[in-house]
Amino acid sequence: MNIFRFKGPGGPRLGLETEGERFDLSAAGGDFTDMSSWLSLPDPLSAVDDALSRARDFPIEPEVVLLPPTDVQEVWACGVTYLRSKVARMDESEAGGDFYDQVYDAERPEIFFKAGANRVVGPGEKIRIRRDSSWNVPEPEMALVLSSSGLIIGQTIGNDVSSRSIEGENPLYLPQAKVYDGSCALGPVIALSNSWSVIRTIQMEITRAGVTVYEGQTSTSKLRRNSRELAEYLFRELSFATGVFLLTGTGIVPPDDFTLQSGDVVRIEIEDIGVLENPVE
Ligand code: DO4
Ligand code: MG
Repeated sequence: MNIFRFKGPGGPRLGLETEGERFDLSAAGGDFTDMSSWLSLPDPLSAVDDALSRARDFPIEPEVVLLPPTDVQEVWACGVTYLRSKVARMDESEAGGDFYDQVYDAERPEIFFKAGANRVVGPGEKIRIRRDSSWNVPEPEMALVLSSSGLIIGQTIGNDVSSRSIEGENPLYLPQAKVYDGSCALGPVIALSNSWSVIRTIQMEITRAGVTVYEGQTSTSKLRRNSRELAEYLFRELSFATGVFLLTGTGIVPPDDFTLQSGDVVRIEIEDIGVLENPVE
């Protein structure tokens, strides 16, 4: 089963997708008015099971406009969780990048703030590259959806669009390399699952004027840390009253001579979740 946010006549609503059919979950009553009220429940997954039969009375058109899955939730991100990311970052770093090697092996993972909900774009919306950055990449990542009590509720697709030239110049510039308008895309749906070690294939294709200029793939089996460990560190000294989204890091890195250009289209597919496609502004 999948949960998504969609554009209803009176504003955003929650939808439920099962066996190829879509229903208006917000119409089913209970705590499904928005993502925040659902993720604040003590057991959001059981609540969906209970609401399923009621939601079936409210079918919706398959062509509804999907919105980003966040309404007020923050997005946090993990880094250097795949060997490929560690090696790429050590190569790009002007200072040699030993710290990437250390954090890959350390007990404490790298976790950084990525976006407030107001900066997240959804399926089909534009992602951006910074005007003051010469080297820009998409980072296709599985994103965990966590409830206010830190339970894993499911996964969605995330794009941690980043400036490699700014991060490479000095690691203290990381917030500028990572956090700017249009730097985070999420969607299209949340695939419900309470598994801490779900294995899924991630694929990315970048097209330019209709021609494929990059294709890559990885599997979440190559993650150096499991979802439980990442979520546990995030919640150590931070509370999230309305839930939170956590990107788990990238394992797909285009070659060093590749940079995103305005007009490119980034298509990320994760097995059992769907496709997140965004044009680059
Ligand atoms: O250390 C910088 C960020 C790493 C990152 O975003 C990733 O590995 O996905
Ligand atoms: Mg990343």
